[in-house]
Amino acid sequence: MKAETLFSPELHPHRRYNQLTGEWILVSPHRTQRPWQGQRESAGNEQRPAYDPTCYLCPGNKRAGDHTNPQYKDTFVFQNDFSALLPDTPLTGGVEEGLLHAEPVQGLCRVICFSPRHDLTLPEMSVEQIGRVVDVWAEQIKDLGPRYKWVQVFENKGAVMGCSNPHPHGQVWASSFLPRIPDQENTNQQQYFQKHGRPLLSDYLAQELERKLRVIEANQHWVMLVPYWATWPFEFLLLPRRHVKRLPELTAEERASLAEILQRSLIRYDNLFETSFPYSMGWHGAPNDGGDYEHWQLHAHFYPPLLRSATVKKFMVGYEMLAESQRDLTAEQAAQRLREVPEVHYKQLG
Ligand code: H2U
Ligand code: ZN
Repeated sequence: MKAETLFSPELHPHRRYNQLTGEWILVSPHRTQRPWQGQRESAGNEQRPAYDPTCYLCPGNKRAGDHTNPQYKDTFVFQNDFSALLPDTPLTGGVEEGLLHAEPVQGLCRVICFSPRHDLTLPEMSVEQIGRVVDVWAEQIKDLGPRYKWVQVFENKGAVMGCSNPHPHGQVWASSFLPRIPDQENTNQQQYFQKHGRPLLSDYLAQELERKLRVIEANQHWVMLVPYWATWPFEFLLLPRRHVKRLPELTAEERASLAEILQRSLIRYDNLFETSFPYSMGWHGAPNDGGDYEHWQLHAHFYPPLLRSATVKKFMVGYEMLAESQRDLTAEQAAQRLREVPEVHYKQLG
């Protein structure tokens, strides 16, 4: 066979299989030179004040429903004044009318302020300050886990992601049901464990560490990588080296090194396009219904929308909405670019 007739994942269109969700993604590496004349987002590099009197998350300020924030010193958690889920929805009944099917659900939503400083973001905070955020994430899961099957801890960062306020904050949505994506991840991890007797993500990490092609940062307890099946251009998957099912199980040492790898990785994000890098991130730990979740490995996903600059984002439209996800830049190319950026935050370099 002639060499040029052989398939090359660096040159030719192919599909990659997402082991966690069981979905496929179309990869089109030959298309990376496509010209762009479409929408540009604003870079959002404006300097913010340390305290904003109009911000509903800053210490001492008023929020909806006549609430006043305390003069908090590190983190602050409060019940979302516009919660998407409510704790007292009646669970009896539902809708069963021919093809119309609905079930009532209960839940709870909270907001977590990461810092009293309006002008900071996670990568600009100290490792100790990020460590405090890690503790709060774990505390929230410990508190809500016994009452709710799924506790989704997440952060929506940047106006491009629909975040309404630049003050550093995240959210927690706890629900009586297992939502679609963790449900898919549960099924796939369970099937792998039944077949191989080992957690899927432990084996996946071992395979990634053999060649380190997609690894961005690694320390004693954690590895940050661009997953083989990444959908978003610069997507991250964060994995503990040890088999851990849920955030509250982490030791003090593991939390400290988690804060460290988060800081290093998020500085890389900011440095890639010299902008405060927008993303949605969130934790996926094992569900909390007393079931056996030996197959589940704790992990975090980071889904950033930017594609080629601070102002050009990847749109999940057309083919993505109607057929399946697609990307041009390969996961390996994305990983290489993220490894090449400076390790010091661009704002500190001046
Ligand atoms: P996002 O900007 O990441 O969506 O988060 C802001 C959250 O804060 C949002 O869910 C809540 C909104 O409901 N919020 C309050 O709880 N109280 C307020 O006074 C304003 C916004
Ligand atoms: Zn603020």
